[in-house]
Amino acid sequence: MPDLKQLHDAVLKGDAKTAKSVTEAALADGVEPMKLVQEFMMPAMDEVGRRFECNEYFVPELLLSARAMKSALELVRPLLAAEGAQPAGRVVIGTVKGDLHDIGKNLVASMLEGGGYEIIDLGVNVAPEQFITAVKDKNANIIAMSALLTTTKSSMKTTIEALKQAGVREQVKILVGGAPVTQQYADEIGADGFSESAAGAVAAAKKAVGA
Ligand code: B1M
Repeated sequence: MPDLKQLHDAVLKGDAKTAKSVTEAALADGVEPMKLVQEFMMPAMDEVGRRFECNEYFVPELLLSARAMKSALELVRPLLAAEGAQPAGRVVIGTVKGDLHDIGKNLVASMLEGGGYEIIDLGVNVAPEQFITAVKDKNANIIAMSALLTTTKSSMKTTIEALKQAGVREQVKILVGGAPVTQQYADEIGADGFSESAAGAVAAAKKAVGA
């Protein structure tokens, strides 16, 4: 069994090679994929964020850590998805306009996939019109929006307004989440569900569609 602290440290230092190899070894030893994410990778990213706030880390370090986390998550994601059951709906997911953070969004997508939902991932910096087009073209019944910046969470409100204007608001349930998003904000903008974690997104989706 590898020392899992090495995974934490590799993400913190932006060492993608070690992050990947420790994850590979841990999974081969039967460690729960979600344990690796919640107990080692996410605390490391929180520490990266703390260092960034204190001017100990700058954008290049953020990018390196994000790359290390992504390389480990690539191994974990298919396993999270494989835990799923029957298709339960079709979800259009994206990080809202102006926002380039996608690690949390990707985790939410994996958990929903694992929960049996078909995922249409629009990526990052997704404009309201892109959500509208995807809902129409793919006949989705859920939209999941992620925002990591206090300055971009208002794009969620703009997107909901645009969906109303386009006449497709009632066709979908809307879920929102991401660090600056709260239940109160979700209620304020008229979203149908909120979750503060990737795991919670599955329960929020089920609740929103009444499953
Ligand atoms: Co950025 N960044 N960043 N960043 N970054 C934060 C978010 C920040 C909090 C750092 C800090 O100051 N402490 C801060 C935001 C401050 C604020 O607005 N309140 C910040 C800033 C300021 C910036 C820039 C402006 C920096 C700059 O350029 N000066 C810039 C903005 C770029 C842009 O988006 N336009 C920027 C850039 C970047 C990078 C590109 C370098 C990189 C992202 C790389 C990538 O994603 N591919 C990056 C990173 C890595 C971070 C931190 C360090 C880590 C984010 C992360 O991946 N966390 C972050 C600090 C932090 O979060 N501690 C920070 C791990 C991830 C698993 O958690 O995304 O929260 P999270 O997702 C969780 C939940 O939130 C939830 O589930 C996930 C798993 O449980 N969730 C949902 C997320 N989406 C959901 C959707 C749902 C439900 C749940 O829908 C139903």
